[in-house]
Amino acid sequence: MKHDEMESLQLDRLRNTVGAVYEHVEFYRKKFEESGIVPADIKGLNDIAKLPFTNKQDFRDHYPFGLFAVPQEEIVRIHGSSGTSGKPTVVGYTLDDIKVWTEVVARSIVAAGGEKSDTFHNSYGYGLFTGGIGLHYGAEALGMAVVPMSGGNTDRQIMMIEDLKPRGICGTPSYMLNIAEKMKEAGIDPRQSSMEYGIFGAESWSEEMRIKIEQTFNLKAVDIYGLSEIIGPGVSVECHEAQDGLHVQEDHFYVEVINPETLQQVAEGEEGELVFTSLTKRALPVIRYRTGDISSISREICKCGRTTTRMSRVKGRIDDMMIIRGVNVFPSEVERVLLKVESLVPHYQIRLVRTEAMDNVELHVEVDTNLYETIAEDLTDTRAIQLKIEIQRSIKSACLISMDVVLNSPKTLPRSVGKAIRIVDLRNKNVVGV
Ligand code: DLL
Repeated sequence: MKHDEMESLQLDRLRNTVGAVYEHVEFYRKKFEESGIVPADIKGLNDIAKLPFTNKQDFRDHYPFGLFAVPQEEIVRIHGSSGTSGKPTVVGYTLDDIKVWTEVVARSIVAAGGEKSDTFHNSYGYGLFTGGIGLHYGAEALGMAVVPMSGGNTDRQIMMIEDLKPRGICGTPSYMLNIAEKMKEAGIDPRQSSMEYGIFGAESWSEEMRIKIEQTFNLKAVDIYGLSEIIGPGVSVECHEAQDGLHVQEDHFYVEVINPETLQQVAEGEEGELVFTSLTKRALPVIRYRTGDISSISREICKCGRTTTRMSRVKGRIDDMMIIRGVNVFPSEVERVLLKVESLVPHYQIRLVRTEAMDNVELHVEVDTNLYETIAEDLTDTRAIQLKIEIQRSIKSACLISMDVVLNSPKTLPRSVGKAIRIVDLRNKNVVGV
């Protein structure tokens, strides 16, 4: 669709959405009134900037159903955020919402190179998390044979991959690396597997991680993005043709990028916080939701021919940004350095610790078995020390901060089965004797 046609569709839909929340959701009506706004003030797409923002706390404050815009009998599905502590964020869908979600996921799978005749292995968790069931519906609507594996039970996943020979797979990138490792342990060469493309997301991952996964499995890896508050997976996706930014499904989600401090929109191409407004959702329309995710957008037409706005790969969440002695660092930037170092496996963890009232960052990495055997399992060997110094230097030059690199022996760092935990904050814990 041409840009101007898309914009006129978006404006129609935005006005409908704004009207619906004003009429049916007390929370929005109050917020609009506080800002002195009525739905009729939305005359052009730019007027979106007049509307107040929504954030995760608003969902928590109105837990579980306070932001719903339709009566309970119209709700056909509930999902939740993947947070592990406290109450989840609860989201709901009408049948129409499920249709929209199914469609955006189906489009995403096609953009990734999927076809109706494929067998499709789904390693995203099934349950409250939107990944498993979200991808499932989209794949099924395309007519694929979906294998609903969910996350975990890796040996069994590998057996099914070997036996059913899927052409496509989806899951978190960190879990894919876990599968690769287990395959190798079982004497299976991941490069010989049947998989030709993979749809990975739900956590931030670097371009280096993409290269690693593509080389390890000999497949094409595309990035899929989404969040439960907006719909789930399928808000945006890369195309396999260009793998150059994620196409936002703008007929359903309006995207903005703002400066998280001034809350003003930033210029095209400039980095900031992604903000989405749903344009067609009925159960839970969301106005200007602050995602906490850092990215930028481009309206240039993609090589693949799709005309939609593209967002850059998400660099990380604002909450995951470490500010160390005044320098901002995202785990994905650390990852980019680590994945280029030989003799390391692609699993790592950043631990924030406090020593004598000073905050320090420990970067835990794991050496591969080759090196480990060469140094006779002695991590104080000069070759190991050399490696540690090399990593420390690369981090310093790429991220401008110093981290205490800690080498770990093979198979000791935690492996992910869903979203990887990259940062562990131990600063306020009494870690006596650890
Ligand atoms: O993670 C939905 C999803 C499922 C997306 C499967 C892709 C694939 P939530 O659990 O609500 O929903 O978490 C949303 O995950 O705000 C981002 O911080 C992060 N995230 C999701 N996709 C990506 C991605 C699902 N491709 C939160 N790159 C979002 C970076 C991502 N971060």
